[in-house]
Amino acid sequence: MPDSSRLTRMLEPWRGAPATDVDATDVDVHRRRGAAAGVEGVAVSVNRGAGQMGPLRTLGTLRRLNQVHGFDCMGCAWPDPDPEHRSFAEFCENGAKAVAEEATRRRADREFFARHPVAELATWSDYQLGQQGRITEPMLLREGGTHYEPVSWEEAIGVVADTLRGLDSPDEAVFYTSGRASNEAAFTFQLLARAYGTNNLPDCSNMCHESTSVALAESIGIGKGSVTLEDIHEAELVVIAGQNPGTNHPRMLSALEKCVRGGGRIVAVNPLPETGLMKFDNPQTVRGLTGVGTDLATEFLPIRLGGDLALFQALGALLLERGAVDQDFVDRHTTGFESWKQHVADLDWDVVDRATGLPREQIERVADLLAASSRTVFCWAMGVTQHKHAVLTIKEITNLALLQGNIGKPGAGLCPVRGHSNVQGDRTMGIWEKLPAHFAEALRQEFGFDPPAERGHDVVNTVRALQEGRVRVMVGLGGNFAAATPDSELTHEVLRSLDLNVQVSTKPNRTHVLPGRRMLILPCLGRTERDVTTAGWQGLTVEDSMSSVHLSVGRNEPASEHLHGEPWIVCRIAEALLGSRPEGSSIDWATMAEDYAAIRGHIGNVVPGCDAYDAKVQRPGGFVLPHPPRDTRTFETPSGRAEIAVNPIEVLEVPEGHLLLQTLRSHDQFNTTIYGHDDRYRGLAGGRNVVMVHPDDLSALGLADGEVYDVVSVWTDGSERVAHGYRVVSYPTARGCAAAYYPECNVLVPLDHVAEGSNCPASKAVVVRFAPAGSCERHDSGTRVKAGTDRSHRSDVEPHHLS
Ligand SMILES: Nc1nc2c(c(=O)[nH]1)N[C@H]1C(S)=C(S)[C@@H](COP(=O)(O)OP(=O)(O)OC[C@H]3O[C@@H](n4cnc5c(=O)[nH]c(N)nc54)[C@H](O)[C@@H]3O)O[C@H]1N2
Ligand SMILES: Nc1nc2c(c(=O)[nH]1)N[C@H]1C(S)=C(S)[C@@H](COP(=O)(O)OP(=O)(O)OC[C@H]3O[C@@H](n4cnc5c(=O)[nH]c(N)nc54)[C@H](O)[C@@H]3O)O[C@H]1N2
Ligand code: SF4
Ligand SMILES: [Mo]
Repeated sequence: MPDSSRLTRMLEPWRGAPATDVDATDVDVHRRRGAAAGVEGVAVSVNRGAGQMGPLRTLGTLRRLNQVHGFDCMGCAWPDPDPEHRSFAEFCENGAKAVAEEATRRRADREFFARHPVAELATWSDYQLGQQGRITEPMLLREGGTHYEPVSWEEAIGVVADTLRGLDSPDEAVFYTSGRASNEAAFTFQLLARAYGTNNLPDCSNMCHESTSVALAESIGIGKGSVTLEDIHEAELVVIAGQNPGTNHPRMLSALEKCVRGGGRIVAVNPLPETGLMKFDNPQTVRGLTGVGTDLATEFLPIRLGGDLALFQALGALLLERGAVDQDFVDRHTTGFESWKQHVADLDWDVVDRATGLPREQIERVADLLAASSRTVFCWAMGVTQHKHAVLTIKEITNLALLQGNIGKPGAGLCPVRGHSNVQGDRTMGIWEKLPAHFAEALRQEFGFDPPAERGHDVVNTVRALQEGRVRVMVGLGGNFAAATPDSELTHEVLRSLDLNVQVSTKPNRTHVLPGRRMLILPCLGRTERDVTTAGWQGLTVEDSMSSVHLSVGRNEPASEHLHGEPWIVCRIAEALLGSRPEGSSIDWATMAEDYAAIRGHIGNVVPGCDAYDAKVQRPGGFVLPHPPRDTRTFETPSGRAEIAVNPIEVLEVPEGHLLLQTLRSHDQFNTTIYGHDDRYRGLAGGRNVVMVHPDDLSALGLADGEVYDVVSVWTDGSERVAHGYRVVSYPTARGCAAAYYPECNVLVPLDHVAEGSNCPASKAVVVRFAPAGSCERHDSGTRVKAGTDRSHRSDVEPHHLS
């Protein structure tokens, strides 16, 4: 337990003036933490809350977080326990930070925008921008203007409708969604896009779990995970690959603790020894508060980046060897087993060794654990999905689950852990650049118009279309397109070509300061806030990572009297743009704008599994959407069976003198919103310009711990991209691998470097080298793209196939 003076220091109100910035030389390296959460975590929650909201508002707001009649946490998509099992404080440190960021008392009001020209704001860091607080009224940057100016809602909506109406084709517009948007906002947003005439509905999911959605839809007939919270509690074994739950899904640790206390085991697969995988000091228990805590992973596999496909295939082969296959399940419910068996019979252990960097004995030990377990849950996140061969890797994880019949029984299943709090719900509501035939037909029946059939642009293709001048207007429902997307220099440049960029946002971000000809910010209410329309107090609904759908109602006084809820904004734009169009249709936008229950009525009629939607979400805890494999072991694939797939292993060979770099989250950010500069568990504080490198690689490459370098990514076409001024830190990551923070390092990720089959940027495996600081030419945006030169590494970075 920390001594009282340390605790007092930690609780000292956070008075940080928001707009200071830091560089690589400010980075401090501290002790890495041995356990996640504990007293320190509670202190940080209170401290950040009080710093942004003041003490009273902090207490009042956090009390309602994740409670039955309260609001849903806008942090991650981890589920809440059943209503009867919820505790008084049903949230984590990072949930408290997310709330503090939204419920902050700081304001980016019209005076703020009058003081700072957009050109100046463009030089600020993401941290500085986000810390200015909430935007209070619609702000327009007119053509040729230097500053944002306040405009009325009427004028703002008129600008959007007139501009969209003036396009040659609806496909010249894209409608981007970030995963925080509620089901009501998402449903009306896709309806707006499709009634207008386009399927250009890129979303953050395209950069996140898209590989999961593609792989699972093909393997088990539905692109979602198959477990409930109880399954985690009851599992004998939980395998966690490519995920850092202590930071990104902190309450998952409570579920893992329950599993371990009940005799379950955890296997963690990660190039970094993430604190939250090792030990948990649960702040809700005396054990946790006194630092006794619970040990989590029994086996920690420090895998090489991108090695998971080889690992899971090897584990499958070893299960076969051990006779640990549930043959009855395989015969009854799957197809493809014999081909897979033949494929793995030829497994080359040398390839497994090179791909994973793991000792064979350790893989054998994990195979023993798997063989002995009759109930295994497989969890994964970005460390698996953001790789070139992510779709195949997820299919291989699924193979492993199918081999032992670990789908559709208690304590077992597939658990892709989603990111944004409602990213899964947004897809359920139809946010997708591909419009499924059944969904199109349901829209036609319900609203009487013919939705467009052609596939729209996902995120990567949106950037391409912008580059080719095929997109003129972007409408963003939340998110931060400019910062979240790969290849920052290119993306930033092409965003400048837009006629109009419209962003529905809560706080200033990078996208707002990279305007096209005109830029419009439409500020909206957040989840903590009361949404009162002419029809009364409105609630919203969301779906968590385990397909549970429930109501969220905000109660705080809105940040400004000029704010509206996202559904209102979307419906008012649609009304102004479409009126009673498309011909013959019947979309009552005005009613939906004021009464979100009317939207839920339509959701009930259109979205599969959502019949009687409005009634079901009113129940305490809501309801769980159907999942055929979980519920009845039914697999809605073309064969009617779960597909055991044959996946050739790829080894990404890195040329001499280079490392594989992953871009990941610190403990002090939510995606592109930077909360602060304390990556506490990893012991890195004071700045974000750091690259973690294994000490042996430092020596091998002749790099000095603590020195500052330019990081240069090399791509197959010979182009290079540079992130300037990064301090290297000796860190226990897997050999040959490095790690640095997203979104700053998005400059290094080439737009074409994507997962095959899902088009998800492969943000976790970028080939880089280090150059002396300052030796690389600097462009305005801080990077350089040099195409067509330095082709020497070209053939080396091509993946090696083993079929
Ligand atoms: N506090 C907080 N919570 C968040 C977010 C946030 O930014 N802050 N973001 C939300 C969102 S949108 C998402 S998608 C999730 C993201 O949650 P995570 O997926 O946990 O996020 P990342 O930080 O990208 O971490 C990826 C992890 O995978 C590991 N990894 C990287 N490559 C590999 C690999 O090849 N193999 C294996 N086995 N492991 C690998 C990394 O070392 C790291 O531990 O979190 C959500 N929750
Ligand atoms: N290199 C690299 N790139 C990545 C990743 C990576 O790991 N590495 N991860 C990818 C992943 S997993 C994801 S999900 C994407 C995230 O991509 P996005 O979802 O686009 O980004 P966020 O940072 O979550 O969006 C933050 C913005 O949302 C707005 N906002 C916050 N709350 C609300 C609200 O209630 N309503 C509205 N309308 N707006 C709100 C604020 O203005 C804030 O600036 O990034 C991806 N990019
Ligand atoms: S685990 Fe995720 S959803 Fe739960 S309180 Fe923490 S950030 Fe919020
Ligand atoms: Mo995400």
